[in-house]
Amino acid sequence: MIHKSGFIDIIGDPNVGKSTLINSLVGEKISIITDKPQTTRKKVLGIINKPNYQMIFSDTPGIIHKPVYLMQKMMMIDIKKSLNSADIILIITEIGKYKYISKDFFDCITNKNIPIIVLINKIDKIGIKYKENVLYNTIYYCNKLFPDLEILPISALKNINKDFLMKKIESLLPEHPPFYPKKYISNRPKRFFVNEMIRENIYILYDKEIPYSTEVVTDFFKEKQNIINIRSSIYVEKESQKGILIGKKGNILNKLKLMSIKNIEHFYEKKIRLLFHVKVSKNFRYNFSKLKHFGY
Ligand SMILES: Nc1nc2c(ncn2[C@@H]2O[C@H](COP(=O)(O)OP(=O)(O)OP(=O)(O)O)[C@@H](O)[C@H]2O)c(=O)[nH]1
Ligand SMILES: [Mg+2]
Repeated sequence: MIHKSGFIDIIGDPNVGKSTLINSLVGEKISIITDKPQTTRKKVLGIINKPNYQMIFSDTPGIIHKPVYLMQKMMMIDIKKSLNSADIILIITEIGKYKYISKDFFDCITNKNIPIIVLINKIDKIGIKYKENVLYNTIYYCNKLFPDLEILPISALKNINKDFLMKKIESLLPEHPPFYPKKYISNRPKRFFVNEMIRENIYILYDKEIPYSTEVVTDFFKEKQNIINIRSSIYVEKESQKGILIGKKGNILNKLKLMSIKNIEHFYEKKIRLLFHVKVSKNFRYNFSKLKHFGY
């Protein structure tokens, strides 16, 4: 039997639905999703295993045209590195969007001789937010930008054209033995998903700069038969942000804890005991060694 395997990178602007797509394709909540841009900060793999193939998808941070702080620059370097080892690239944008990723990234991909598909996401919005002609206009726009590439409208949320896309990817996958053991669905350790689930709730609960100035590190994760004990540090950039994060009498932090426990319990199907430490890591987004420590 022929076995196929390869790396498929999902790239695109912030908030277009990259993480929603990887979760829909893999059928697991590999990546966190919020309605705020720049939710995903670190590349995460989502792996689909079938007897005759292994598809390794990468969800990447949204492309930032002009990175402001070091963390954003490091995120962009990471995407470029990832593209170097991709076998297939899915460029994703959304219906009604008439601007796209920087030329820099565009050049960086088209230099290579690998298959690229352009996906126009969120087409379930037709008839609700947009008229059908908006889709035609978006296709027209993408076609001008990427004249040689195949364009496929999808809805990651409603699984529109999912099977078609999967078949297409399967046909493009190179022949190769599996890169990962066939039981793996991701490359990240359990602590990573805890950090991400807490971060997702921070994006939901807090406004303005708080989500963007926060990092979560799980320092302790011990799994017993039916309970997992977890201790996570939440880092903010300034002393004043600590107060906002905690809230009056700790009420917001407590809400964050309850929401996170619920998500982690659902994810690991075990009871969770969770402890938070809120700490200040001064201007970590601008500091190389601090960012390295946070896994960038
Ligand atoms: N209507 C609709 N909404 C979608 C679809 N896909 C994603 N969304 C919504 O778009 C928002 C952003 O989705 P994400 O999957 O987090 O987008 P992303 O590209 O990973 O965002 P970053 O990680 O911030 O770059 C969320 O509110 C999703 O629910 C879709 O097919 N239809
Ligand atoms: Mg994302």
